[in-house]
Amino acid sequence: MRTSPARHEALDDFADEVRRDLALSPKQLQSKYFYDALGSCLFEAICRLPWYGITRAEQELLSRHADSILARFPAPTAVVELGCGSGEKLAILAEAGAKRGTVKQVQLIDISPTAIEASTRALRRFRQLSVVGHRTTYASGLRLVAEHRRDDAATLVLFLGSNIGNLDPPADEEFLSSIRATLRPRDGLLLGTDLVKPEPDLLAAYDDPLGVTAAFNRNVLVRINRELGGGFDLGAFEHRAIWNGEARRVEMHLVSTRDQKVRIPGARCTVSFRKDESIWTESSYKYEPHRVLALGARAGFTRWAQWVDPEARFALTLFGVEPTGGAMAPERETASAPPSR
Ligand code: AVJ
Repeated sequence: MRTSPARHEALDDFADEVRRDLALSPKQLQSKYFYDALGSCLFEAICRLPWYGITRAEQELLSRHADSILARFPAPTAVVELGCGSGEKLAILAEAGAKRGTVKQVQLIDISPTAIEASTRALRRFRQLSVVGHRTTYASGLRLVAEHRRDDAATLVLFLGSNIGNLDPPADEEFLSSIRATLRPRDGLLLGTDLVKPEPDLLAAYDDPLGVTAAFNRNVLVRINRELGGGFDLGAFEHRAIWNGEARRVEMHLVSTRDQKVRIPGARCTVSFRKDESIWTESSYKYEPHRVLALGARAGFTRWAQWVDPEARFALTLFGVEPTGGAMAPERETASAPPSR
């Protein structure tokens, strides 16, 4: 298995980005840093919380529609998952792919080694499947996918779990465009997106009564303390989730409970906090089904199918690359207009 970039380079990036982002106003930390070994386990626990419906809703939609999804793709098909997590969802597709005999290769892209290990394990029972893991970011993962692609195989990219929700516009559209640019006619993209729902439901999903999400959020400070020698007092930062309706996103914050200074020697900085000042650690954008379709269209995809779980308010959208229309100019349509194709 590949493990790139090298560990010390990754640590340098972490230090540089912590220093840069804690100097911003408002202070921030990037959500990709949640996923060290403990953070990945806490995220897996979140997926099992009764208040966090994304994972269950998506797995159900996948089980129900795996066959019609895979029917769109010829043999052999290579499946690429961006942010593979535990690999459970991939296993649902691999199961259907094994029955059809079409899925031959899987590429896993995740910044968490824990996630790649778990996914590799979840796929072990599919003997005929070649599994390659790339421990890296989405952007460099996409480059590796382009390099590793077999000429005779179609590619199905999975971007599930509402992982796209961590990308602020216009980065969301730019990222879909970069996926589109690595694909060829008859390839596809399966996109999972959480939908706008009543505020109490959203807040319970991101501030659960068991405190697992709070632990997940605070763990980024634990990571800074361990990897960068930081001096964060965990008791002096509170977890907060807020729904920003105008921007259609849930934000997670770590709020300082007092005036304090925190030294982070590994990032060569000391950070001052006022009481009630927050570190903005994550945005999780929520969508409407038609906005997902419009987003995909603007990135150059053709809509093939969309399935919505009306109760959990979650959508799975299958986009395709059409042989001729694929490379057209971006469509100009308003966010609320129905897709034109
Ligand atoms: C993995 C980014 C989709 O935003 O819902 C879970 C991460 N954050 N609880 C999300 C998360 C708080 C999750 N994503």
